[in-house]
Amino acid sequence: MVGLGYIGLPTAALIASRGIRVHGVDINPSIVETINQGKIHIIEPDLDGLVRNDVERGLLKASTQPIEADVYLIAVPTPFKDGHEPDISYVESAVRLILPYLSEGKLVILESTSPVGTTEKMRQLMDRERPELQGKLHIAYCPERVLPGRIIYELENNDRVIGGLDEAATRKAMEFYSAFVKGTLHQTNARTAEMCKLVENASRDLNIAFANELSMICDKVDINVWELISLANRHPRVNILQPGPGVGGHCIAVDPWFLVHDFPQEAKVIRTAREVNDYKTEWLMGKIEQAAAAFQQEHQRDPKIACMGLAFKADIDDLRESPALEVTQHLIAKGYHVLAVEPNIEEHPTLKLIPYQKALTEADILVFLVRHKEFRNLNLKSDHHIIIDSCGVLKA
Ligand code: SAJ
Repeated sequence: MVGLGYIGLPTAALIASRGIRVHGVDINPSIVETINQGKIHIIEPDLDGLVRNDVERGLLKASTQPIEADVYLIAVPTPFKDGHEPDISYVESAVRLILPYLSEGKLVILESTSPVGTTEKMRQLMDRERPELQGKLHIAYCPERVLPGRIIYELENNDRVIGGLDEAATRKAMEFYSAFVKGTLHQTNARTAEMCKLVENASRDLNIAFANELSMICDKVDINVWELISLANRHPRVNILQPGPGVGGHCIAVDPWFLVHDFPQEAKVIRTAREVNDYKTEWLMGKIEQAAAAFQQEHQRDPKIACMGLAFKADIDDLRESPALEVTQHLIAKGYHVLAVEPNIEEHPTLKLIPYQKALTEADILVFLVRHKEFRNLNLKSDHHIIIDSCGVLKA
């Protein structure tokens, strides 16, 4: 398993728990050391016990270097560069890392979210560097589809889409996943599998954009958007998602750009959805600033603004691409008196975090940014605060 991050490590741990020996590879020596001690470097329910057990049983080992194996899985990041250009350099480096260990009949599977054609590019690289193996390797694409916070369950139970560069590769990969996946395995070709992953996340982004757009429209005409959506969703063929402070995380806010970059003429709705979701964050910042100005005018002093939640979604500690964090940092940069709250994190390198109970008593303006469980049943007296609920945690 090349790449021991949010996807690679849980996948390696699950496979090893089936009695299959897994050699995990990561370029970061401290990650390697942590795993070899039976510990983990990310927060994910049930992962710690699984890794500890696998390491104790000698089924999972980590290293900065690969070894000869029957199956090579690649789960490395695919971020974007300036101009939203997909960056597949980590995939290329992973392929270069395993190249010397490959031999006839071996199976190589890419799991990283990737632009269409990446698996073919991988084969071209292998053919160039190991021409004697041309046509003798099995190469396939099988995207990960798991939800952070439910990774172990979803790894085992979600359906998988498996696309080989040829039928033999698809068959081999199907056989491999059947050893640890209970969900249905669907076979296709590599391009369709690559596109499928991008489309899944773009579709969710689009649906969230619709909800976010509604929230801004409803705000103008004083309609409770949460009530509106729940009523509209009583229609048997309507299923609107929930608005929020914008879309965060390292998948949904990133992957649709791969399609926009590669299909700039065609991907119009996909681009607009991204723009709407990004705009929602800016719009919210404007709302908070308006509330602060109104407070200042009425009370002749600066308000204390509590930012309730920093993570990119509820009940996790992950701050990557988090709109909640972006809003908080924006307010601080603008000189507002901000009380930052994130119940899932003890310390932050630059932000002073305070307990949410303290924020509730001290703040003049409460901005709910994440639907964390701690905020769901609060008994707030609204005459004490100005409340901006961007994530529907208070709803009623
Ligand atoms: N969000 C909303 N409203 C909603 C749902 C989500 O504003 O109704 C926001 C969240 O607050 C968050 C962002 O969207 O900021 C993304 O959260 P998420 O829970 O929708 O998805 P991720 O990023 O945690 O995981 C997604 C999943 N993709 C889909 O559901 C199609 C997951 O299955 C993928 O494996 C993962 O991306 C990935 O790795 O690509």
